[in-house]
Amino acid sequence: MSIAVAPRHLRTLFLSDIHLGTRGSQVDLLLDFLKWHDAETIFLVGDIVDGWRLKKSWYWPQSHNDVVQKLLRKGRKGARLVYLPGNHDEFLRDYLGTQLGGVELVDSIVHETADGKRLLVIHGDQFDVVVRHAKWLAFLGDGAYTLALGLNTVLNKIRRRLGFDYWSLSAWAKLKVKNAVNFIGTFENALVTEAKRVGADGVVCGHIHHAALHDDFGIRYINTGDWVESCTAIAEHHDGRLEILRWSAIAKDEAFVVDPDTKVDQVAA
Ligand SMILES: [Mn+2]
Repeated sequence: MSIAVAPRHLRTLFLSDIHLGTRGSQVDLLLDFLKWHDAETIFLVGDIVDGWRLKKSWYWPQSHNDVVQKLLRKGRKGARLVYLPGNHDEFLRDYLGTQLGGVELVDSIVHETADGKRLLVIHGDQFDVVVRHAKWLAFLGDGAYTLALGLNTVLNKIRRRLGFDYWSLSAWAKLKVKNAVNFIGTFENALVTEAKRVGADGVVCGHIHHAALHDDFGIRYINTGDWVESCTAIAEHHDGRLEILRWSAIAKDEAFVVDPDTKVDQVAA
């Protein structure tokens, strides 16, 4: 006999790269995932809404609205919502430091886990210039690295003011870098370097649509993945343990034993 279970309750949930407003966004799976997961704090780690794509052609079905509503409802029910805009939703960067509908908007933040680890949370596009010129910067040293970081911010601002299209790191990587593993490694290294620079024990980011959780660069590197292809999120359990969650029909069956007579909404209420 199967037993109905309530949604998983997590200490923290990290989601990124949902790309609402695009046809590729896996909103149905995400809505299902959100139904089965609650958290004290939810970090939206950028590229949640694809402002660039929406500007070109408006695509906003009801299900995309439902995702926004579901997240806001979690906020009303007590979850802390923190939104760290990325390059695709950089229009929200005009509101950094403020609250929109109870959602905190910040460029980056340090999150402390239940077991006392300090994690830098940031989307990751802030390091595009660093990733592009990684070889030169390694050669030129610390000052150049800081300069490249500053340059990235300035270039982004200018590009936005002039209404240029977004510059895509992943498209560039596909074009320029023959070995995708190299590119991912360079990105991971840049983010870990920044985390070390601010004295954190690790970093949580998104941007490259590649979920990961490892200590290959000496401290913890965590990438939330995306909801376009892989449908992944990062969970922090109540003891501080971090885990990649992959959501699919199969993953759900493995995670929960559900009484078929019990409606999900009754369970979730
Ligand atoms: Mn991005």
